[in-house]
Amino acid sequence: MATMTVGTEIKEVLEQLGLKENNNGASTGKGWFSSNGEEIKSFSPVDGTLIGSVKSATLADYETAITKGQAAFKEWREIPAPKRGEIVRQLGDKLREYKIPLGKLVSYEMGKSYQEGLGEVQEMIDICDFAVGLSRQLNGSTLHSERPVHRMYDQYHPLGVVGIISAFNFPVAVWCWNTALAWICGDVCVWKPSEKTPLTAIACQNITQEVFDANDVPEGVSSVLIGDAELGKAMANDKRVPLVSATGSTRMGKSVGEAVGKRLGKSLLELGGNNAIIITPSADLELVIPGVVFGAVGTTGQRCTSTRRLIIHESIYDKVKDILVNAYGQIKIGNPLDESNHMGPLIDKDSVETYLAAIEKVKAEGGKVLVEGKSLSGEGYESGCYVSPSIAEVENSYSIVQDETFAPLLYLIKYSGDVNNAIEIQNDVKQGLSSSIFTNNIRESERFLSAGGSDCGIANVNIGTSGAEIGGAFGGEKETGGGRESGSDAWKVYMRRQTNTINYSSELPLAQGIKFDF
Ligand code: UN1
Repeated sequence: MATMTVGTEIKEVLEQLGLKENNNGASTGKGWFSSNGEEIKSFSPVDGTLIGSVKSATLADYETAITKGQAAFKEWREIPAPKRGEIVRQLGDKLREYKIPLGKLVSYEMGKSYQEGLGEVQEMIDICDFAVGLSRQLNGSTLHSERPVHRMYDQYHPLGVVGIISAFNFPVAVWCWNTALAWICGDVCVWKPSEKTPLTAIACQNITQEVFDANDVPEGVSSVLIGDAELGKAMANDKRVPLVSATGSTRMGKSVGEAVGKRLGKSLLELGGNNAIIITPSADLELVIPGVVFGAVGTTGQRCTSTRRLIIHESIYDKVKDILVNAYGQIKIGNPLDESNHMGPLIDKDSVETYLAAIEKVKAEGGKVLVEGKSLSGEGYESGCYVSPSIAEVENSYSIVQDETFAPLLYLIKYSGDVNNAIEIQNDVKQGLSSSIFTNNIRESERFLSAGGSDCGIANVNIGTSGAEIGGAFGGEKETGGGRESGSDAWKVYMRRQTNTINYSSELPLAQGIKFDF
């Protein structure tokens, strides 16, 4: 694949996605609201180019989106779920058509590799397919009543306006995990994407709008508001938003969860991870090494599922360390649209600073940096967002190790004795998103998956911590927030449950045999 040449190919990509080059945000498109707010500029971390700018949404725009959403909900909820599913099916098809330009824009605006950009769009397509099938399976249970000639069942109804707050690192897929499910469930969605990736968000809205227009879907079923944290706060505090689904830092999630909790709303939180891979004596190192390298440097360490910690048995510690240090020497860093590179830039210069500061903290706490990450400059690195990855030997208890650093900083931790010691280290952090064990010993893998094993929402055997499929429920425990998105029965959070008891007798018996003569 050739490197994307800015000025030619990117112009075409923007045009195909309904975005004009630069200042494309001067006007407001259908479904995205931005009137007089400040201009948000989107610079590519790939080469520093100003890709475009968007006027941010104001609180007045927020009001418009919510009001339109509430009105649209009244119509949308009346449409049979399989019919809504048919519209989501068409969205999946439309995403197939736009896979290449959208994948490129994701890569160019966010900085992840082109393959991962395409992968993200594929995740959107997959969740649309999943949601289509689900639209005929939003089932409750039929239950037996204790009263004669009575029937009981439970059913699910839509909630209303779902607020979605998403992060820069998965600028399109996480939105689609939420919307595809919310829409088939009968909800309407108001989205506040990351200010760092506004153009991919508008592209998603434009693609959706094409499908919605063709199906006469009322305005307000899908809205996007580009802007700062004020919009997220408004959602969190707004009783008209029964569910807020938020992906991002634990700090952000705590404030959203607190505000939503105060009004007894529902929140779905998918927050920080501190994901570890346990490498046992029987681990197949042929699998371990690519698994670790992809997990740690893929997406430049900016997935919530990125591998942060390796917990390695002492008997193979030096061997694994040497192979990894050597492997890190081979990593090619550069333009993520050039497929020969393994690692692209970080999202912005602030992230570079945070990363370099974390390396210093590792040293200050007594860690030994084996491969020291640096900020890269010179040809191809003009954006100032490129770094090289790091490996450090640490203790799990260091405060820097306890925190999530959203960058390619991999910690090596030694364990001795049996797998329980490794599991104890793995669980000894605040977060609980993803975890893996590499072992060929069934006792170890089963122990890892047992109640006394990994305390994370995701626990894998012989695969890495990142790259989950959409079919499983996605999310984690502890400070990761407890929410579950995408597959399995995650759809239930987008609906309200109702228990129905129907009496078709000519008597009025009371439950629990209570007598009440009247
Ligand atoms: C995220 O980083 O917020 O499992 C989501 C994965 C991807 C999703 C990551 N499917 O790595």
